[in-house]
Amino acid sequence: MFLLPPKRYSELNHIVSTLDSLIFIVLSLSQGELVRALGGVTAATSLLGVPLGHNSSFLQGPAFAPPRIREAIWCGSTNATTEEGKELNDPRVLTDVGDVPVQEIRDCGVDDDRLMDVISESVKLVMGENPLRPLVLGGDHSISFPVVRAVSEKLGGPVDILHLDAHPDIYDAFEGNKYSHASSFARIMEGGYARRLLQVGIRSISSEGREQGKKYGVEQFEMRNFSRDRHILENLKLGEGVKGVYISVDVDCLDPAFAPGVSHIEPGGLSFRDVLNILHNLQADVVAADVVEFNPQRDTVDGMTAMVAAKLVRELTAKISK
Ligand SMILES: [Mn+2]
Repeated sequence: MFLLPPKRYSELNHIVSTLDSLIFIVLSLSQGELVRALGGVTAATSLLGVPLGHNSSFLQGPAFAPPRIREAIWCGSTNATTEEGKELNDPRVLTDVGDVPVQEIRDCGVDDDRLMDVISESVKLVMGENPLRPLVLGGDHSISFPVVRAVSEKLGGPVDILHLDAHPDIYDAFEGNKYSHASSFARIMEGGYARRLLQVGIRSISSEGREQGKKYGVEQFEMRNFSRDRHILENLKLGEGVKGVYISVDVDCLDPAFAPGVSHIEPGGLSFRDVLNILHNLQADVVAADVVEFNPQRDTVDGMTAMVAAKLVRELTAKISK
């Protein structure tokens, strides 16, 4: 929070994008240099928090998620080794460049067009620090649009997207907001940033969601058919002929029995092991990912969903880093 006299806000408004970029240059440079100095890896995951909740149509609690997820990643109740044996406390596996200061930027009067640009630029700065690859901590699902846009622009072509969610998030606009968390995949597809978009876990979809899915050639795997589709989903091979694979995980893809701390509680979802089976067995060069829509304000008192989000981040890290 800036504590400045009002007229200083307009000055800040002009320089905030530059300032923000500078902050990230400094942070990502040091992390990238560290990983390069240690050497021996071709891809190292770097966390980037985007604490943005105002594009949600319902609750804004996901803005508070990134610090809760980090806390859970390093919680003493579990060790730093992923299921398949990657060591998270090795910076060649996992680094962290901090958060985009979303609220401070908005406090300066910056609108969403520019804010989305700042998020994209921040992602590109991380990607510019080879071998860092961004794993973005949301935030509501609106952040996936500027993140995927940046990944595609930086790599010079579309990616394939594996999108785990109860909802397709593909409305042309929702309640008049083209940046709504319910519209991010419409922006991604109309921008040409993805070749294939596979949506898995879908169980809350309107007729517009189906029509938009057809319009953009989206492969929608609905939960009601999961028993039939399981074999396909647990043996995916994606990204051949494009720049790589992006994974977007909305925590509400999980059944609320596994992850109650979400804004949109939708029964009939995936189990945590279903999600891990899909991720562990996926054959792909994963170039970036996000974990979104964890809402700490709806979590259990002992932070159960924070641990769930953190384990998603840990296992995605293992998938990206190599
Ligand atoms: Mn969702």
